[in-house]
Amino acid sequence: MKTKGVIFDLDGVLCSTDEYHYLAWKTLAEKLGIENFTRADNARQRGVSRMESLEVVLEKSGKAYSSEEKLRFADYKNEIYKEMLQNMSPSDLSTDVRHTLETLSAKGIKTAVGSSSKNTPAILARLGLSNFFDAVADGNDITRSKPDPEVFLLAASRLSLLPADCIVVEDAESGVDAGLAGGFRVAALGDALKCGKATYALDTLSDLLKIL
Ligand code: B16
Ligand code: MG
Repeated sequence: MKTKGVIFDLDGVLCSTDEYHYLAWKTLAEKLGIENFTRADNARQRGVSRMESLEVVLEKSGKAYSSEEKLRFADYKNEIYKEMLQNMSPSDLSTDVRHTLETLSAKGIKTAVGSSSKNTPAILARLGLSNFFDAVADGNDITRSKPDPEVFLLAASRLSLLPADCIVVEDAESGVDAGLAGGFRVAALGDALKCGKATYALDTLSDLLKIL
């Protein structure tokens, strides 16, 4: 099947902001007296929205919080996270990611970002990628986060391509589910390999170039 477009998840695929998300949630958890927030909990936050990610933290609190308190907690986490983003620069784009993006572009394959993050525009700017992609769909555009396919379907439509013509690249089980539900082929990296559901398994992003 000919691939005309590739839709990349952002956090955990194009850059390592997934680690910043983990550290910022861990800081909030400790502030709330939750000492046993783990990386396994964090894996369930990958790809899901900020407020849904907060619920994963609060599962371990044993306390009931109001909607106002929850919004404050999510804001607190996001402020810590945005502070961490200040340290990012184009040098945070790995050689492997840069090579993959440039090769796809040279082959005339369209590229897009499909991310649940509302911080997507700021992160792409930090990486020097604001004008690189043919389309961006992110947490600011959607009402249902992964595993719902909304963000990937929007990215494909902004590329003027059908899902069957595109590969989605994901590091999260929720994102693999979203891609498959939308009718895309899905290439999995990192944590997403564990679920065993993806169409393709990648060791590194540039392995994608072998399956086009
Ligand atoms: P924000 P992705 C997702 O990005 C992250 O994986 C997930 O952990 C996060 O909760 C979500 O973005 C929302 O992020 O708080 O920045 O709006 O993996 O879909 O690129
Ligand atoms: Mg991700």
